[in-house]
Amino acid sequence: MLRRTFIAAAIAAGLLASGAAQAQTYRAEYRLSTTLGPAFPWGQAGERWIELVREKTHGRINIKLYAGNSLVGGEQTREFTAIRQGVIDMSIGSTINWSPQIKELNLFSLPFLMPDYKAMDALTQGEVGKDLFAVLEKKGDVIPLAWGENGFREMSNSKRAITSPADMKGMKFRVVGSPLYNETFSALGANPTQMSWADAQPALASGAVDGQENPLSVFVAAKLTNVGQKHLTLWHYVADPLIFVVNKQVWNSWTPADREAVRQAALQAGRENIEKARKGIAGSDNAVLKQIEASGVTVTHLTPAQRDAFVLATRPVYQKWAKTIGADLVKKAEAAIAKR
Ligand code: X2X
Repeated sequence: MLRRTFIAAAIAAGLLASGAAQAQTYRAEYRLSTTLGPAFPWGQAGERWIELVREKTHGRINIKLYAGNSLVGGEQTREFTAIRQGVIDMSIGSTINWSPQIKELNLFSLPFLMPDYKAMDALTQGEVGKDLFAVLEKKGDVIPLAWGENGFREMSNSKRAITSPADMKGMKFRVVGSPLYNETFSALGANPTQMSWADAQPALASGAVDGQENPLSVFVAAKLTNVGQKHLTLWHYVADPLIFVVNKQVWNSWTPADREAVRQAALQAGRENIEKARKGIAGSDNAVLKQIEASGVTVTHLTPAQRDAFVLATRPVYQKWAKTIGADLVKKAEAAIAKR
């Protein structure tokens, strides 16, 4: 009798303790950071993840979207550090923006590594993707959950149609804050300047910089024609996937069932995001490109020989950065692409 009472009391105490722990660890709201907002597929992925998590956890996990990297004052290359430190609880981030902290993520920014969407999928959906998630978890203290996509980054400018590296000579380009981009544009003879996306748009508008590189979906939604971007060269030189992550401590504060719900929500939002990022771009009917041309932009498609000139000029940068990223990882990526 006494023993039974004791066990019942112990169970009750245990339940109370776990209830109390739960009340303490589940916060009223979690902060999700993205660079682009809901006008873009990227920000829409954030909204969708939030919605799916709310549904799947029956409202136990509520998330608020902080687009424009507002939790780090728009400084997108500081986002990863802020996730690690717990200033940001969750993020959908570009591999470019996190590559200053996680050097392996520069892989996707190696010029002309990935010729097409199949190549990109061969990396993110294959062994390389798993390896990179392992790196993020080990070195970054974050839990990576799913892949999304910003897209193939095409080059635009306000001055002239670019068909060769010579056309880029001395042209001022805004690039994102990974040193690899500086080196790539310098190798092509251009004059690159690193700045955040928040600073890029006024810099383009004022003519402080002549050009930029971003996916077509971003070119359209950000209305870059309004800031003088009249020439577009399709060179598909790099593409940035997005990664859905949660800060490790936040992750550990959730029940296993809720973690699984957050993971499934990320996987679903990621799949939908990739589809959206490619919509009107990936197929034979390139509706996005038609829209861009209709707005008066000169669109340059490179011939294979023209493209080769850009590949050749950036080859030393590729070789140098392959060592920084890790020769084995780059070889594995090249092999996966060759087999696609
Ligand atoms: O800053 C950019 O160019 C953007 C929005 O594409 C990224 O965050 C990488």
